[in-house]
Amino acid sequence: MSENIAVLGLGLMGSALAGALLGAGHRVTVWNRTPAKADPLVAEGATRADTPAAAVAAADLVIVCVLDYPATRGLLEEASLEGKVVANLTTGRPSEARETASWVTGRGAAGYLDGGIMAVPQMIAEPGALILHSGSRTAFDRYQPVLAALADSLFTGEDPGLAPLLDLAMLTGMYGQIAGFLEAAALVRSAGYPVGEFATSLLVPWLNAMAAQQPHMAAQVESGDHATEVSNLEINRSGMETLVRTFQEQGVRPDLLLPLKDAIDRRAGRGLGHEGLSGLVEEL
Ligand code: FVH
Repeated sequence: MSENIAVLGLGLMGSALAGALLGAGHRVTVWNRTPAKADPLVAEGATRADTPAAAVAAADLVIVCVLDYPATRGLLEEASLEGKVVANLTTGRPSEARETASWVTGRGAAGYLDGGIMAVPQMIAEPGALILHSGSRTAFDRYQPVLAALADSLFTGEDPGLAPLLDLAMLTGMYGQIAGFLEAAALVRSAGYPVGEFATSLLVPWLNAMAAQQPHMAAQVESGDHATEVSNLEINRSGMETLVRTFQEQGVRPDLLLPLKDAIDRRAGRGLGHEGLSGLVEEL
């Protein structure tokens, strides 16, 4: 079914979203603060609106994807939201999502969905892209076929703050992995070993094997039982000492590892060195 959809914000991500909706056969009205960014989409069949309010007026579903939530609010300020469903795919804090949901529905919107996009623009409408949604279940069910044209869509719950929280948790995992990679790459480079070879042959298979342990660790976090038969915090404390001294001897700063070392030292220093690494969650 072809729907009337507005896309507000045509940066890299907003343009990819609008393009995918056009590709799926929807009637798409677009607006962007810098009007020229709408030109390629208009050439593909989108309708250009002169103001955000005009774009909203032309649509039943309003998708917003801009820099941040203050910009989102600024765009919707002058628009009549009566009967519209707003899907805000801008990255932000859970509290901002909850405030925006109340503000939008308080102005007569039929529903509010927040979304966390787990993809880069080039992945939109391609396998592997995922968007986490939370907020109005009714709105999600109504527009699920539209959202499915963008990415796999997962409804996470009625609390609008949940999708952004899970989005930020996913990014946290990603940044942790990147931090580990960068420290490892700096250490490997200090020895003159090819970093590409190290990453492909050694690190990636190792990280995949380690990632397979995470569901078990998650069960420990949920149960609060941090007993281990794998490696306890005392052993990890000693391992961290070795790591940090090696970094120093190689002339590499271990800065990204040090917060983890601190947490291990703190927990073991409290007499909990028999626990596994999952016990560190209690320190956070
Ligand atoms: N790009 C990505 O890979 C990530 C993937 C995960 C989700 N993010 C989030 O998507 C939001 C938009 O990101 P983006 O990549 O499209 O970013 P830009 O290309 O820099 O475009 C930014 C758009 O926001 C508009 N904008 C900024 N400030 C305002 C404002 N005060 N009022 C109205 N619009 C504003 C900007 O307009 P212009 O500069 O073209 O005039 C762009 O349309 C973001 O939350 C990511 O975290 C993307």
